[in-house]
Amino acid sequence: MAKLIIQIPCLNEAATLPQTLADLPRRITGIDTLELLVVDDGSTDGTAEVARAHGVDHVVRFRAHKGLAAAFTAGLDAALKHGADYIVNTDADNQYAGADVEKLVQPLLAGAADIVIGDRNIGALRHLPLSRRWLQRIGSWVVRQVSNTRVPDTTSGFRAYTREAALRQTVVSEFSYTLETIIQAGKKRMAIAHVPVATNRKTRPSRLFDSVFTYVKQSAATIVRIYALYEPLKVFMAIGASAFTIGFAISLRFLYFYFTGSGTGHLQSLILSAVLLIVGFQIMLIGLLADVMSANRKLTEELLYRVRSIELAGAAHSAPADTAPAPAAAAPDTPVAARDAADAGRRHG
Ligand SMILES: Nc1nc2c(ncn2[C@@H]2O[C@H](COP(=O)(O)OP(=O)(O)O)[C@@H](O)[C@H]2O)c(=O)[nH]1
Ligand SMILES: [Mg+2]
Repeated sequence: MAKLIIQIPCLNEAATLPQTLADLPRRITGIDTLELLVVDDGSTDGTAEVARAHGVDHVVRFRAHKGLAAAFTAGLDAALKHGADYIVNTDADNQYAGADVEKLVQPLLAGAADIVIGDRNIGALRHLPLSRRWLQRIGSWVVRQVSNTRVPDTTSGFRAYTREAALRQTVVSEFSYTLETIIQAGKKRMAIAHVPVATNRKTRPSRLFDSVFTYVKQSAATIVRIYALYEPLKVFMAIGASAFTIGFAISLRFLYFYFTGSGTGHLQSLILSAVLLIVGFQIMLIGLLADVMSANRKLTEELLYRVRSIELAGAAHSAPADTAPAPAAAAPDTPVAARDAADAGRRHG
């Protein structure tokens, strides 16, 4: 009995959600139960009500706006609680062709992948401005380099996870989950596949990409931060060694002048080299410290994974099978609160 839950993170999507839902398949070969889950990120346009009225099985509703990354993880959490074997994420603006959900889960069903990313073939998307197409390409290239994966379209929100892969995802950034999850999966050596997917006609302009400058800034910050999280020694050693090397070269120059008898008048370069040597050395030490801390984070992630597994196994025994959508959404919000607590713990840890 394989169960697939399709999750849709939403922020004020009452207008386009019905269209998106209508476009999604109701049956997929190899899947016995297919359910829909909407994460309403504190929408003010009645998105949650629209979702329920259109037969969405589960609605997770935040009372305040928390951002896409939080909505994505809350969706995964809720889908796991509802017993999903496979989870597909898609966007509420009907950007991705619903029929391709089937293509997306095929590698999972075949046991060939842990995560499948839908590839929109960005270069060919004529409705996107050229600047955005190029930025996405460059961004995807950078993410491929730092994650050691071959995902062509790293910002794609159309993706599928196995239960196991969803259990192992821990998102710490707030801007967007798309890049972080791929770097993380690559660093954890999960099997990431990609399939070409079709896109529908554009329903509304992108909300995540309103200004090129903020988009690039946020994406770059996410990539650097997540890479440093997984490869702290490499990052700090590179920075520290550069400073140290420059300082060393300058000190050699000073020593040359000193021993050839013209050491006076080179005090400035001596100070500069000393500062660079000290700073470089300190940065390398910070790298060692960060490396020790990252070992800790790995343990915390493993612990989180096991706790989640136990929690879910317990829930499967005690809770009655979930049927109707919760009326006041009090129940679906609880796991989110629990996750937030875990999140806060992780951030301080
Ligand atoms: N929960 C949540 N979802 C969001 C937020 N911003 C965008 N989304 C959702 O993310 C998906 C993609 O957003 P969109 O504006 O189409 O970005 P695009 O990927 O550039 O096309 C849609 O389903 C949106 O409803 C947010 O702040 N919170
Ligand atoms: Mg969109």
